[in-house]
Amino acid sequence: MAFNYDQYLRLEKMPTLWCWGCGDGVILKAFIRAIEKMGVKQDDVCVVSGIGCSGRFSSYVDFNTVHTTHGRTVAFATGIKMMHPDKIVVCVAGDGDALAIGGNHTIHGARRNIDMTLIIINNFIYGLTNSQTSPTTPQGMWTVTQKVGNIDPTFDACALGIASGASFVARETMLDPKKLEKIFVKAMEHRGFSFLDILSNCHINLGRKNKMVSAMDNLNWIDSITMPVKKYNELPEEEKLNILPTGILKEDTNVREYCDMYQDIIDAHQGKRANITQDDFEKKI
Ligand SMILES: Cc1ncc(C[n+]2csc(CCOP(=O)(O)OP(=O)(O)O)c2C)c(N)n1
Repeated sequence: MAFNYDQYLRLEKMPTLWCWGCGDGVILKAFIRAIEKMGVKQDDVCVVSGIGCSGRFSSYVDFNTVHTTHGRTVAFATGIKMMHPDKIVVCVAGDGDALAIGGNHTIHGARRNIDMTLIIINNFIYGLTNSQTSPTTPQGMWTVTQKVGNIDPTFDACALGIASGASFVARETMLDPKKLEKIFVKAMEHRGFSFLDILSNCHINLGRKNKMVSAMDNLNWIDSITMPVKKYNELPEEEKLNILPTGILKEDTNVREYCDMYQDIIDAHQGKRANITQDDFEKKI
């Protein structure tokens, strides 16, 4: 029998505001299937999203949800997680939301290794506001703010996640919904900051303005710039330049999680343990 999504959707909000063929819907459905697979109660999940096409995500799903201000998903989610460490907290943010205006919050959420999953829906452009350059827009592409071609060097989102200290970092694309479902389960089950760079199409505000005439052309382009990490690692260095590896890029289960460390502070204040010192940590600086 076909999977029934209705239980997880706010049907009164349908149809979505997303353009026909937008990858956001594929990602949303994979996320719902991941939750179903994990067998968790809807009330035990909180989805926090910012502003943007991707920001609509939290309006459409029937969990605890917060549709917050542009770039502030990780900040709001941090407060929620610290008050409710037993809940599964998921942020959904666009590449602009998570890496431009919200870049600082993303970096520090990852650095703290607080237990949440950040799903960056990376469509390489500011979608909602009609095609401004984002930190992941490839150089040379047309954007409404750089009509003769983008000159800004492009962020590798996962490299940022790894460098910032996220303990789980992965990239997948909306081309493979089954893989998406699996990576969502892995990320949500990982205890710590899970950083997901999920590549998606915006054939309206990126594709058709960059010689990708149809949605299919935009999907083919995503396919052409990605490769499973195992195969990617075998490439000569010069060929890696324009390819983004997919799959799990970092998984470290030995880093302490922020809410657990915060419990140490509570315990110290309540006299249940001594104060925290550098000796509590393996790495001193
Ligand atoms: C503080 C603030 N600055 C700017 C905006 C305008 N704005 C709304 S969405 C958006 C960018 C959306 O791009 P992205 O985060 O990549 O999400 P997408 O729409 O592509 O999913 C901007 C600049 C805003 N709402 N708030």
